[in-house]
Amino acid sequence: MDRDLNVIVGLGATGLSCARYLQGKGVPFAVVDSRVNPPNLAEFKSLFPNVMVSVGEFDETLFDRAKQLILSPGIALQEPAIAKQIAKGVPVVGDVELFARIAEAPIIAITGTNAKSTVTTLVGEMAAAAGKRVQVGGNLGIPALDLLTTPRPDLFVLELSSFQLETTSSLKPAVATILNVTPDHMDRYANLEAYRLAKQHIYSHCQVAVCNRDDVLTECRDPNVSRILHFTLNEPGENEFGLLQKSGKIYLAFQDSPLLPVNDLPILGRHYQANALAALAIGYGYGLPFDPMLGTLIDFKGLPHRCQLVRELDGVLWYNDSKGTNVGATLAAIEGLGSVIKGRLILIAGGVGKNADFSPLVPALEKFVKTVVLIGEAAPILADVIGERVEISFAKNMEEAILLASKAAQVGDSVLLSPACASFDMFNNFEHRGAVFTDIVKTL
Ligand code: UMA
Repeated sequence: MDRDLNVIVGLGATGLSCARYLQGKGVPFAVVDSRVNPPNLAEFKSLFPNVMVSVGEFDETLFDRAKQLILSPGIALQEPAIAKQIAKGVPVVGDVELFARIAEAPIIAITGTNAKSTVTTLVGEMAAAAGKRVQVGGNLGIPALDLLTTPRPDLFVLELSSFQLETTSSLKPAVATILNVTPDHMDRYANLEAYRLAKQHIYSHCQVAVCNRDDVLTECRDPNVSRILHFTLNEPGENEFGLLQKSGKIYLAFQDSPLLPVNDLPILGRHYQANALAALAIGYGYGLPFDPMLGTLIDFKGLPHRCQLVRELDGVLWYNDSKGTNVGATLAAIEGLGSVIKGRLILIAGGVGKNADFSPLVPALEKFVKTVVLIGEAAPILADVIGERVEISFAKNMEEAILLASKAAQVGDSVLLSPACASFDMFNNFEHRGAVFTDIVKTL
């Protein structure tokens, strides 16, 4: 049989963007999705009435007509039907690869287990404040191919996931960064090293690498990259952004020059300071001036569901970190907030555990957390791991969890929803979980 088709695998946001792109170029294509009712099926059929689409399982006869597979990030290269085509020599690419082949403006590429959406948004806002016409997207939400607008922008800022990086080889970022690497998606990777290697792709062919001095797994090991900048929560050295103490104040700093007192940042926590330093390093690596970058940091409101302050009530601060869907994210939130508040934290955690090892949370819980209120499927697993070391209570739903938390909190304490788990056992997604929390907290 002739291999005459581009086959798009997956009909989510990515698949739809690929279809629009191929249609625009007049390239024939077909679409497959293993889900019986993929999210964009109705929209797809009305937009592309004449395009072949097969759902429910991967259609191998269609795969055998593929001259190229365009794989969505939600599907693993190891998926048997995909692996079979790879073994037959069929090229497999992702949407970011198609984008990288034709994008005409410089690209800043950002990955990491956590904080990549915040840093991507910050860098986009910094570039806009510096007068650049900038398009921001990727894993953040707007698929990369949908950012290809006319007239072309001055700059693209892309958040990239390890999944997207696995199917990308033509990216030549002006600046590339891995913000941090902690275990996540261990259902897709054999081990942490495999996950780190997927992320390392981002540094291939980059002009400037920005690495986290406090996380050795982010280090750029590509000998062809000659310019490397670092950020750190410690004192910065040469070519480093970090924290500097001067006249009793702590500053964000570049080398030995203080830039901005951390007290001027609108968002509390060490983890946000790390995000601010990373964004500064990336912007500096690209050549943005300091003034608009620092102005952006002062004005930044944060992203919803990421350590977002919901309200203060009777001397207690309530934070929504529903985006804390893995251990690393929750650890960053506990350590970040715990180290700057006067009192202690009351943590609401639990949900779908994704087979995660929760034990790295325990030292931070002991140090900063007064009570953990557990919800969802993973509650007994978390309780086992925590043992007697921190006080625990169980709640059947968010309402009960909030009531228990408000009883435990005293003036100076903060309540933090940061579940370390996915939300699907009790909610539609992490946004829904965060919205339910926020709504109830506002009525207290
Ligand atoms: N799926 C199937 N069969 C298929 C196709 C998909 O079962 O044939 C499942 C996948 O296993 C997955 C879900 O459907 O659970 C969605 O996968 P998808 O590839 O269709 O996803 P898209 O809608 O295209 O969204 C993707 C990113 N999603 C994933 O990587 C899972 C979005 O990131 C991203 O915003 C979007 O492309 C635009 O670039 C989301 C995400 O969760 C926010 N990312 C992960 C993360 O941040 O940790 C990587």
